[in-house]
Amino acid sequence: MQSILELQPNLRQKVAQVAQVAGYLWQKGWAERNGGNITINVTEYVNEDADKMPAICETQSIGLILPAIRGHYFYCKGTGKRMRDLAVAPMENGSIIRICNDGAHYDIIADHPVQPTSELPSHLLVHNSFIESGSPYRATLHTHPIDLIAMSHHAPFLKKDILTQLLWSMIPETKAFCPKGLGIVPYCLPGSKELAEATLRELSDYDVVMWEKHGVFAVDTDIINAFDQVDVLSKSAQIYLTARSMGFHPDGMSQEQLQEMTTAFHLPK
Ligand code: 2HA
Ligand code: ZN
Repeated sequence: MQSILELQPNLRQKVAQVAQVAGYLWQKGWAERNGGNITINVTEYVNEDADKMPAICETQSIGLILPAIRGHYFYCKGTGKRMRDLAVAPMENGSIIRICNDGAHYDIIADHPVQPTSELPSHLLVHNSFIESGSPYRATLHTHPIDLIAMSHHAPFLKKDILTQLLWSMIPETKAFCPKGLGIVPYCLPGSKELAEATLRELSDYDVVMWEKHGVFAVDTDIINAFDQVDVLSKSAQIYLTARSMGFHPDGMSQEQLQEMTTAFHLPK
């Protein structure tokens, strides 16, 4: 069977980016077993031939009504699939879906009937809000970075912007490349409506959201940028933990040094 990627060169490039990032997640130790999820709005990367492609299995319900993404196409990691497998075979461990005109159902159109992630409703809720608000963001990433999750097990770090300030102060690049910082969602059951709604609320102020004792959810224009935002936060967390393991509290950059960075690089306050 011919893969949709052979017919759609722009889509092929986007899916290759996802596979590249899935490999990084595995190498980082952030993606044990089936841990983590990726969904990408690929509508701008498919041509009109995709509209003629029939569903390859029964139409499924999203469980929500999401009118802004009617007719949109998404690449979704498959439920129960491993990032390390997706890195080498993205179309066997994920699929392309098309949202039906009612905004409430979707069809899998390629390549195989791989059922999307169990977190699909929450990911699509976020994508729907991007289209509604005119945001250029098209990628959502959920992953399990060890260092950041460890820090979320300490209640004082979970107060608003405490972790953001600490992580920004570890190395100048973190504020430059994660300029909105890290939002916090208190522990919720994985896959729950509460988690999805709390995440959506935090995303109005942040690009990366910590799910207490679980992982992070990051958004950006593409999957490489979403990964990079998590990667710079994780680098800062490692600097903090390394200093602590050497027996001292790191001084961190001063408020003046952070302010100087903010002004020099025109970062948001
Ligand atoms: O789908 O990480 O939290 C795998 C997960 C869910
Ligand atoms: Zn998870």
